[in-house]
Amino acid sequence: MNNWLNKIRKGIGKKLAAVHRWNAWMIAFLAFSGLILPWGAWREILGAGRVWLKWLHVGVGLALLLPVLYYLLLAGKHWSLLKERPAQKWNVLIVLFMMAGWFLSGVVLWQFRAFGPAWSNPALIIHDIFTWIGLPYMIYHSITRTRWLKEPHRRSVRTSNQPKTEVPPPKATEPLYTRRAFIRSAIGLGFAVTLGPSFIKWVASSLSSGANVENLVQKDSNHLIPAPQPAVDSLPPIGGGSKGNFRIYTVTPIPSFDNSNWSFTVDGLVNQAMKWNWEEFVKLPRTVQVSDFHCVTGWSVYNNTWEGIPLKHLLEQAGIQSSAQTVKFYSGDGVYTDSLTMKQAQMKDIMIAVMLDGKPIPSDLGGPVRLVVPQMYTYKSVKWLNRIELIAEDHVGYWEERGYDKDAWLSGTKQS
Ligand SMILES: Nc1nc2c(c(=O)[nH]1)N[C@H]1C(S)=C(S)[C@@H](COP(=O)(O)O)O[C@H]1N2
Ligand SMILES: [Mo]
Repeated sequence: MNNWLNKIRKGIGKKLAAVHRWNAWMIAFLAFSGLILPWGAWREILGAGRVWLKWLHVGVGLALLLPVLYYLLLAGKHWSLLKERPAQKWNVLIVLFMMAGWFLSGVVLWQFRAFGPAWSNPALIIHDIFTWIGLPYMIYHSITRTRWLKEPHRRSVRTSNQPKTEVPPPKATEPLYTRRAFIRSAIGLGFAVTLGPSFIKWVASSLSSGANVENLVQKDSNHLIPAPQPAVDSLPPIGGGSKGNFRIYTVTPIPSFDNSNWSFTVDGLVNQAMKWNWEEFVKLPRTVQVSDFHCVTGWSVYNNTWEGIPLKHLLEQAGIQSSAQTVKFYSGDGVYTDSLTMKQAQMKDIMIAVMLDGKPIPSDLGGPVRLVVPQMYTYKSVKWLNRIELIAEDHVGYWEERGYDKDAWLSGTKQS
Protein backbone atom coordinates (compact mmCIF):
# COMPACT_ATOMS: atom_id res chain seq x y z
CA MET A 1 0.00 0.00 0.00
CA ASN A 2 2.70 2.43 1.01
CA ASN A 3 4.79 1.45 -1.97
CA TRP A 4 1.98 2.07 -4.36
CA LEU A 5 1.28 5.46 -2.87
CA ASN A 6 4.89 6.47 -3.01
CA LYS A 7 5.11 5.58 -6.68
CA ILE A 8 2.21 7.79 -7.64
CA ARG A 9 3.55 10.47 -5.39
CA LYS A 10 6.84 10.58 -7.15
CA GLY A 11 5.31 10.84 -10.60
CA ILE A 12 2.61 13.32 -9.87
CA GLY A 13 4.25 15.09 -6.95
CA LYS A 14 6.71 16.97 -9.10
CA LYS A 15 4.00 18.14 -11.46
CA LEU A 16 1.74 19.22 -8.63
CA ALA A 17 4.58 21.08 -7.01
CA ALA A 18 5.32 22.90 -10.26
CA VAL A 19 1.65 23.84 -10.75
CA HIS A 20 1.49 25.05 -7.19
CA ARG A 21 4.63 27.14 -7.58
CA TRP A 22 3.43 28.80 -10.77
CA ASN A 23 0.04 29.43 -9.33
CA ALA A 24 1.48 30.95 -6.16
CA TRP A 25 3.73 33.36 -8.03
CA MET A 26 0.97 34.46 -10.36
CA ILE A 27 -1.41 35.09 -7.48
CA ALA A 28 1.30 36.98 -5.64
CA PHE A 29 1.74 39.24 -8.66
CA LEU A 30 -2.01 39.69 -9.12
CA ALA A 31 -2.38 40.57 -5.46
CA PHE A 32 0.44 43.07 -5.58
CA SER A 33 -0.72 44.79 -8.78
CA GLY A 34 -4.36 44.54 -7.76
CA LEU A 35 -3.73 46.36 -4.49
CA ILE A 36 -1.69 49.09 -6.13
CA LEU A 37 -4.07 49.79 -9.04
CA PRO A 38 -6.96 51.37 -7.10
CA TRP A 39 -4.68 53.00 -4.51
CA GLY A 40 -4.95 56.79 -4.77
CA ALA A 41 -1.32 57.66 -4.05
CA TRP A 42 -0.10 55.33 -6.79
CA ARG A 43 -2.19 57.12 -9.44
CA GLU A 44 0.09 60.09 -9.12
CA ILE A 45 3.31 58.07 -8.83
CA LEU A 46 2.73 55.54 -11.60
CA GLY A 47 1.12 57.73 -14.27
CA ALA A 48 1.32 55.84 -17.56
CA GLY A 49 2.79 52.87 -15.68
CA ARG A 50 -0.62 52.40 -14.12
CA VAL A 51 -2.22 51.59 -17.45
CA TRP A 52 0.58 49.14 -18.24
CA LEU A 53 0.21 47.58 -14.83
CA LYS A 54 -3.49 47.16 -15.49
CA TRP A 55 -2.80 45.27 -18.72
CA LEU A 56 -0.21 43.10 -16.99
CA HIS A 57 -2.75 42.39 -14.26
CA VAL A 58 -5.33 41.39 -16.87
CA GLY A 59 -2.78 39.31 -18.82
CA VAL A 60 -1.51 37.40 -15.80
CA GLY A 61 -5.09 36.97 -14.61
CA LEU A 62 -6.01 35.33 -17.90
CA ALA A 63 -2.84 33.24 -17.87
CA LEU A 64 -3.95 31.87 -14.49
CA LEU A 65 -6.15 29.56 -16.53
CA LEU A 66 -3.08 27.56 -17.60
CA PRO A 67 -1.97 26.19 -14.21
CA VAL A 68 -5.62 25.70 -13.25
CA LEU A 69 -6.41 23.67 -16.37
CA TYR A 70 -3.21 21.68 -15.95
CA TYR A 71 -4.14 21.03 -12.34
CA LEU A 72 -7.60 19.83 -13.35
CA LEU A 73 -5.94 17.19 -15.53
CA LEU A 74 -4.09 15.94 -12.45
CA ALA A 75 -6.95 16.56 -10.04
CA GLY A 76 -8.29 12.98 -10.08
CA LYS A 77 -5.00 11.54 -8.91
CA HIS A 78 -4.36 14.35 -6.49
CA TRP A 79 -7.77 13.76 -4.98
CA SER A 80 -7.08 10.10 -4.29
CA LEU A 81 -3.83 11.09 -2.60
CA LEU A 82 -5.79 13.39 -0.33
CA LYS A 83 -8.14 10.63 0.79
CA GLU A 84 -7.44 11.05 4.50
CA ARG A 85 -6.77 14.74 4.42
CA PRO A 86 -10.08 16.56 4.42
CA ALA A 87 -8.39 19.84 5.40
CA GLN A 88 -6.28 19.78 2.27
CA LYS A 89 -9.27 18.86 0.15
CA TRP A 90 -11.08 21.86 1.51
CA ASN A 91 -8.09 24.01 0.80
CA VAL A 92 -8.06 22.93 -2.83
CA LEU A 93 -11.78 23.62 -3.18
CA ILE A 94 -11.54 27.01 -1.51
CA VAL A 95 -8.61 28.09 -3.66
CA LEU A 96 -10.32 26.93 -6.85
CA PHE A 97 -13.51 28.75 -5.83
CA MET A 98 -11.56 31.94 -5.13
CA MET A 99 -9.83 31.80 -8.47
CA ALA A 100 -13.09 31.18 -10.31
CA GLY A 101 -14.64 34.22 -8.60
CA TRP A 102 -11.67 36.44 -9.35
CA PHE A 103 -11.46 35.17 -12.89
CA LEU A 104 -15.11 35.61 -13.84
CA SER A 105 -15.50 39.04 -12.25
CA GLY A 106 -12.13 39.99 -13.72
CA VAL A 107 -13.24 39.09 -17.24
CA VAL A 108 -16.29 41.35 -16.85
CA LEU A 109 -14.06 44.21 -15.62
CA TRP A 110 -11.60 43.62 -18.44
CA GLN A 111 -14.43 43.69 -21.00
CA PHE A 112 -16.39 46.45 -19.24
CA ARG A 113 -17.35 48.07 -22.51
CA ALA A 114 -19.00 44.94 -23.83
CA PHE A 115 -20.74 44.20 -20.53
CA GLY A 116 -21.71 47.75 -19.53
CA PRO A 117 -22.09 49.27 -16.05
CA ALA A 118 -24.95 46.98 -14.97
CA TRP A 119 -22.41 44.13 -15.01
CA SER A 120 -19.19 45.94 -14.18
CA ASN A 121 -20.51 47.45 -10.94
CA PRO A 122 -21.36 44.11 -9.27
CA ALA A 123 -18.23 42.59 -10.83
CA LEU A 124 -16.06 45.21 -9.13
CA ILE A 125 -17.71 44.57 -5.77
CA ILE A 126 -17.28 40.81 -6.20
CA HIS A 127 -13.65 41.24 -7.25
CA ASP A 128 -13.06 43.35 -4.11
CA ILE A 129 -14.81 40.89 -1.78
CA PHE A 130 -12.83 37.97 -3.14
CA THR A 131 -9.66 39.97 -2.61
CA TRP A 132 -10.52 40.86 0.96
CA ILE A 133 -11.31 37.26 1.85
CA GLY A 134 -9.08 35.34 -0.54
CA LEU A 135 -5.89 37.27 -0.08
CA PRO A 136 -5.62 36.95 3.71
CA TYR A 137 -6.58 33.29 3.31
CA MET A 138 -3.80 32.67 0.82
CA ILE A 139 -1.21 34.63 2.78
CA TYR A 140 -2.17 32.66 5.87
CA HIS A 141 -1.94 29.46 3.84
CA SER A 142 1.49 30.24 2.47
CA ILE A 143 2.92 31.27 5.83
CA THR A 144 1.58 28.26 7.71
CA ARG A 145 2.77 25.83 5.05
CA THR A 146 6.35 26.89 5.24
CA ARG A 147 8.50 24.02 6.41
CA TRP A 148 9.10 25.14 9.96
CA LEU A 149 5.41 25.45 10.68
CA LYS A 150 4.27 22.15 9.23
CA GLU A 151 3.02 19.44 11.55
CA PRO A 152 5.88 16.98 12.01
CA HIS A 153 3.93 13.94 10.82
CA ARG A 154 3.21 15.62 7.51
CA ARG A 155 6.77 16.42 6.77
CA SER A 156 8.68 14.21 4.42
CA VAL A 157 12.42 14.32 4.56
CA ARG A 158 14.69 13.97 1.59
CA THR A 159 18.36 13.38 2.12
CA SER A 160 20.70 13.88 -0.76
CA ASN A 161 20.29 10.70 -2.82
CA GLN A 162 17.86 8.68 -0.84
CA PRO A 163 14.19 8.41 -1.75
CA LYS A 164 11.62 10.31 0.28
CA THR A 165 10.89 8.82 3.65
CA GLU A 166 7.96 9.70 5.81
CA VAL A 167 8.73 10.97 9.27
CA PRO A 168 6.93 8.74 11.76
CA PRO A 169 3.63 10.05 13.12
CA PRO A 170 3.72 11.95 16.41
CA LYS A 171 3.89 9.91 19.55
CA ALA A 172 0.93 9.73 21.80
CA THR A 173 2.81 11.67 24.42
CA GLU A 174 2.98 14.78 22.28
CA PRO A 175 0.70 17.52 23.60
CA LEU A 176 -2.59 17.94 21.76
CA TYR A 177 -2.05 21.60 21.15
CA THR A 178 1.40 21.79 19.66
CA ARG A 179 3.62 24.82 19.45
CA ARG A 180 3.07 24.88 15.71
CA ALA A 181 -0.66 24.76 15.99
CA PHE A 182 -0.40 27.60 18.44
CA ILE A 183 1.69 29.72 16.06
CA ARG A 184 -0.78 28.98 13.28
CA SER A 185 -3.72 30.15 15.33
CA ALA A 186 -1.77 33.20 16.41
CA ILE A 187 -1.10 34.15 12.79
CA GLY A 188 -4.75 33.59 11.93
CA LEU A 189 -5.83 35.74 14.84
CA GLY A 190 -3.32 38.41 13.78
CA PHE A 191 -4.89 38.56 10.35
CA ALA A 192 -8.38 38.72 11.78
CA VAL A 193 -7.42 41.58 14.07
CA THR A 194 -5.49 43.64 11.53
CA LEU A 195 -7.57 43.06 8.42
CA GLY A 196 -10.97 42.46 9.97
CA PRO A 197 -11.76 46.06 10.94
CA SER A 198 -10.78 47.52 7.58
CA PHE A 199 -12.83 44.84 5.88
CA ILE A 200 -15.89 45.65 7.97
CA LYS A 201 -15.36 49.35 7.41
CA TRP A 202 -15.12 48.78 3.70
CA VAL A 203 -18.26 46.63 3.57
CA ALA A 204 -20.16 49.19 5.62
CA SER A 205 -19.07 52.07 3.42
CA SER A 206 -19.84 50.30 0.17
CA LEU A 207 -23.25 49.31 1.48
CA SER A 208 -24.21 52.68 2.88
CA SER A 209 -22.52 55.98 3.14
CA GLY A 210 -18.80 56.24 2.40
CA ALA A 211 -18.17 58.82 -0.26
CA ASN A 212 -21.77 59.83 -0.71
CA VAL A 213 -22.63 63.45 -1.29
CA GLU A 214 -23.97 64.12 2.23
CA ASN A 215 -20.79 62.93 3.95
CA LEU A 216 -18.47 64.80 1.62
CA VAL A 217 -20.37 68.07 1.95
CA GLN A 218 -19.80 67.87 5.72
CA LYS A 219 -16.02 67.96 5.46
CA ASP A 220 -15.74 70.21 2.43
CA SER A 221 -12.60 72.33 2.28
CA ASN A 222 -13.73 75.02 -0.18
CA HIS A 223 -14.38 78.50 1.17
CA LEU A 224 -16.18 80.33 -1.59
CA ILE A 225 -18.65 83.07 -0.74
CA PRO A 226 -21.51 83.44 -1.48
CA ALA A 227 -22.72 79.85 -1.67
CA PRO A 228 -24.67 79.16 -4.88
CA GLN A 229 -28.43 79.03 -4.28
CA PRO A 230 -30.09 75.87 -5.58
CA ALA A 231 -32.78 76.03 -8.27
CA VAL A 232 -36.17 74.51 -7.51
CA ASP A 233 -35.29 71.39 -9.51
CA SER A 234 -32.09 70.99 -7.52
CA LEU A 235 -33.51 71.00 -4.00
CA PRO A 236 -35.07 68.58 -3.47
CA PRO A 237 -33.13 67.02 -6.37
CA ILE A 238 -35.40 65.95 -9.23
CA GLY A 239 -33.23 62.85 -9.67
CA GLY A 240 -34.14 61.79 -6.14
CA GLY A 241 -30.54 61.97 -4.91
CA SER A 242 -27.49 60.11 -6.21
CA LYS A 243 -27.38 56.36 -5.80
CA GLY A 244 -24.00 54.81 -5.12
CA ASN A 245 -20.65 55.97 -3.86
CA PHE A 246 -18.10 58.05 -5.69
CA ARG A 247 -14.55 56.78 -5.50
CA ILE A 248 -12.46 59.88 -5.15
CA TYR A 249 -9.88 60.02 -7.89
CA THR A 250 -7.16 62.58 -8.22
CA VAL A 251 -3.63 62.66 -9.59
CA THR A 252 -2.59 65.53 -7.29
CA PRO A 253 -3.30 66.43 -3.69
CA ILE A 254 -6.88 67.74 -3.52
CA PRO A 255 -6.74 71.49 -4.16
CA SER A 256 -8.92 73.83 -2.13
CA PHE A 257 -10.06 77.25 -3.18
CA ASP A 258 -11.34 80.53 -1.76
CA ASN A 259 -12.48 83.76 -3.37
CA SER A 260 -8.94 85.12 -3.60
CA ASN A 261 -7.43 82.27 -5.63
CA TRP A 262 -10.33 81.13 -7.77
CA SER A 263 -11.31 82.37 -11.25
CA PHE A 264 -12.81 80.92 -14.39
CA THR A 265 -11.54 81.64 -17.91
CA VAL A 266 -12.80 81.00 -21.44
CA ASP A 267 -10.18 81.93 -24.02
CA GLY A 268 -8.29 80.81 -27.11
CA LEU A 269 -10.05 80.91 -30.48
CA VAL A 270 -13.09 82.85 -29.28
CA ASN A 271 -14.39 86.25 -30.33
CA GLN A 272 -14.50 87.47 -26.78
CA ALA A 273 -12.26 85.98 -24.09
CA MET A 274 -13.97 85.97 -20.70
CA LYS A 275 -12.90 85.74 -17.10
CA TRP A 276 -15.04 85.63 -13.97
CA ASN A 277 -14.31 85.73 -10.28
CA TRP A 278 -16.49 83.64 -8.00
CA GLU A 279 -18.99 86.41 -7.17
CA GLU A 280 -19.61 86.93 -10.89
CA PHE A 281 -19.56 83.26 -11.77
CA VAL A 282 -22.32 82.24 -9.33
CA LYS A 283 -24.64 84.78 -11.00
CA LEU A 284 -24.47 83.07 -14.41
CA PRO A 285 -27.80 81.39 -15.28
CA ARG A 286 -27.81 77.66 -14.55
CA THR A 287 -29.91 74.68 -15.59
CA VAL A 288 -30.52 71.31 -13.91
CA GLN A 289 -29.86 67.91 -15.36
CA VAL A 290 -29.97 64.32 -14.08
CA SER A 291 -27.37 61.82 -15.28
CA ASP A 292 -25.37 58.73 -14.39
CA PHE A 293 -21.65 58.68 -13.75
CA HIS A 294 -19.54 55.80 -15.05
CA CYS A 295 -15.84 55.28 -14.45
CA VAL A 296 -13.83 52.93 -16.68
CA THR A 297 -12.61 51.02 -13.65
CA GLY A 298 -16.09 49.63 -13.23
CA TRP A 299 -18.02 51.74 -10.69
CA SER A 300 -21.00 54.00 -11.31
CA VAL A 301 -23.11 56.51 -9.41
CA TYR A 302 -26.66 56.83 -10.67
CA ASN A 303 -29.22 59.66 -10.73
CA ASN A 304 -26.97 62.60 -10.00
CA THR A 305 -28.79 65.90 -10.12
CA TRP A 306 -26.25 68.40 -11.45
CA GLU A 307 -26.89 72.12 -11.60
CA GLY A 308 -24.65 74.32 -13.67
CA ILE A 309 -24.00 76.19 -16.87
CA PRO A 310 -24.44 74.25 -20.11
CA LEU A 311 -21.10 74.27 -21.95
CA LYS A 312 -22.93 75.15 -25.15
CA HIS A 313 -24.23 78.41 -23.64
CA LEU A 314 -20.82 79.56 -22.47
CA LEU A 315 -19.25 78.79 -25.85
CA GLU A 316 -22.02 80.67 -27.67
CA GLN A 317 -21.55 83.62 -25.38
CA ALA A 318 -17.81 83.70 -26.07
CA GLY A 319 -18.28 83.23 -29.84
CA ILE A 320 -16.54 80.27 -31.49
CA GLN A 321 -14.06 81.17 -34.22
CA SER A 322 -14.16 79.00 -37.32
CA SER A 323 -10.57 77.83 -36.86
CA ALA A 324 -11.40 76.24 -33.49
CA GLN A 325 -11.36 72.41 -33.63
CA THR A 326 -10.96 71.34 -30.04
CA VAL A 327 -12.23 72.42 -26.65
CA LYS A 328 -9.51 71.96 -24.05
CA PHE A 329 -10.41 71.73 -20.36
CA TYR A 330 -7.96 72.63 -17.60
CA SER A 331 -8.15 71.58 -13.98
CA GLY A 332 -7.24 73.98 -11.21
CA ASP A 333 -4.97 71.20 -9.89
CA GLY A 334 -2.53 72.40 -12.56
CA VAL A 335 -2.01 68.92 -13.99
CA TYR A 336 -5.19 67.29 -15.28
CA THR A 337 -6.63 68.23 -18.68
CA ASP A 338 -8.94 66.70 -21.24
CA SER A 339 -10.64 67.73 -24.46
CA LEU A 340 -13.69 67.35 -26.68
CA THR A 341 -14.03 67.94 -30.38
CA MET A 342 -16.01 71.03 -31.35
CA LYS A 343 -18.79 68.74 -32.50
CA GLN A 344 -18.89 66.73 -29.26
CA ALA A 345 -18.91 69.98 -27.29
CA GLN A 346 -22.30 70.81 -28.83
CA MET A 347 -24.07 68.11 -26.82
CA LYS A 348 -26.78 69.77 -24.79
CA ASP A 349 -26.20 67.80 -21.58
CA ILE A 350 -22.54 68.74 -21.09
CA MET A 351 -22.44 70.88 -17.99
CA ILE A 352 -20.04 73.10 -16.12
CA ALA A 353 -21.47 71.97 -12.82
CA VAL A 354 -21.58 73.98 -9.62
CA MET A 355 -24.03 71.95 -7.55
CA LEU A 356 -24.77 68.29 -6.99
CA ASP A 357 -28.07 67.22 -5.45
CA GLY A 358 -28.82 70.78 -4.40
CA LYS A 359 -25.50 71.38 -2.62
CA PRO A 360 -22.22 72.98 -3.68
CA ILE A 361 -19.96 70.28 -5.16
CA PRO A 362 -17.58 69.20 -2.39
CA SER A 363 -13.88 69.69 -3.11
CA ASP A 364 -13.26 65.92 -3.11
CA LEU A 365 -15.68 65.59 -6.02
CA GLY A 366 -14.12 68.43 -7.99
CA GLY A 367 -15.87 71.46 -6.52
CA PRO A 368 -16.35 74.37 -6.69
CA VAL A 369 -16.76 73.66 -10.42
CA ARG A 370 -16.39 70.46 -12.39
CA LEU A 371 -17.15 69.37 -15.91
CA VAL A 372 -19.87 66.74 -16.44
CA VAL A 373 -20.04 64.87 -19.76
CA PRO A 374 -22.88 62.39 -19.15
CA GLN A 375 -22.50 60.40 -22.35
CA MET A 376 -18.83 59.59 -21.87
CA TYR A 377 -16.76 57.77 -19.28
CA THR A 378 -16.00 60.15 -16.47
CA TYR A 379 -12.30 60.63 -17.05
CA LYS A 380 -13.67 63.33 -19.39
CA SER A 381 -15.35 65.04 -16.44
CA VAL A 382 -12.48 67.28 -15.35
CA LYS A 383 -12.55 68.15 -11.65
CA TRP A 384 -11.70 71.65 -10.33
CA LEU A 385 -12.35 73.01 -13.81
CA ASN A 386 -11.16 76.62 -14.11
CA ARG A 387 -10.27 77.19 -17.74
CA ILE A 388 -11.71 76.35 -21.16
CA GLU A 389 -9.54 77.04 -24.16
CA LEU A 390 -10.54 76.69 -27.82
CA ILE A 391 -7.64 75.48 -29.93
CA ALA A 392 -7.02 74.62 -33.58
CA GLU A 393 -5.14 71.37 -33.01
CA ASP A 394 -6.00 68.17 -31.17
CA HIS A 395 -5.33 67.76 -27.47
CA VAL A 396 -4.64 64.41 -25.78
CA GLY A 397 -5.89 64.42 -22.19
CA TYR A 398 -4.09 63.34 -19.03
CA TRP A 399 -5.25 59.73 -18.95
CA GLU A 400 -5.45 59.40 -22.71
CA GLU A 401 -1.79 60.27 -22.89
CA ARG A 402 -1.22 57.47 -20.39
CA GLY A 403 -3.11 54.82 -22.32
CA TYR A 404 -6.84 55.44 -21.88
CA ASP A 405 -8.95 55.21 -25.01
CA LYS A 406 -9.48 58.52 -26.83
CA ASP A 407 -12.98 57.24 -27.50
CA ALA A 408 -14.72 57.72 -24.16
CA TRP A 409 -18.27 57.15 -25.39
CA LEU A 410 -20.39 54.97 -23.16
CA SER A 411 -21.62 51.94 -25.03
CA GLY A 412 -25.03 52.57 -26.54
CA THR A 413 -24.88 56.36 -26.33
CA LYS A 414 -22.73 57.14 -29.34
CA GLN A 415 -24.49 60.20 -30.59
CA SER A 416 -23.45 63.78 -31.03
N1 LIG B 1 -8.66 67.01 -12.09
C1 LIG B 1 -9.01 65.70 -12.19
N2 LIG B 1 -10.18 65.39 -12.76
C2 LIG B 1 -10.57 64.07 -12.87
C3 LIG B 1 -9.72 63.05 -12.43
C4 LIG B 1 -8.48 63.41 -11.81
O1 LIG B 1 -7.70 62.56 -11.36
N3 LIG B 1 -8.17 64.75 -11.70
N4 LIG B 1 -10.11 61.71 -12.56
C5 LIG B 1 -11.13 61.43 -13.55
C6 LIG B 1 -11.68 60.10 -13.42
S1 LIG B 1 -10.79 58.81 -14.08
C7 LIG B 1 -12.91 59.87 -12.86
S2 LIG B 1 -13.61 58.33 -12.82
C8 LIG B 1 -13.66 60.96 -12.22
C9 LIG B 1 -13.87 60.61 -10.77
O2 LIG B 1 -14.62 61.59 -10.14
P1 LIG B 1 -14.77 61.60 -8.57
O3 LIG B 1 -13.36 61.64 -7.99
O4 LIG B 1 -15.56 62.81 -8.25
O5 LIG B 1 -15.45 60.34 -8.16
O6 LIG B 1 -13.00 62.22 -12.30
C10 LIG B 1 -12.27 62.45 -13.50
N5 LIG B 1 -11.76 63.79 -13.45
MO1 LIG C 1 -12.25 56.97 -14.10
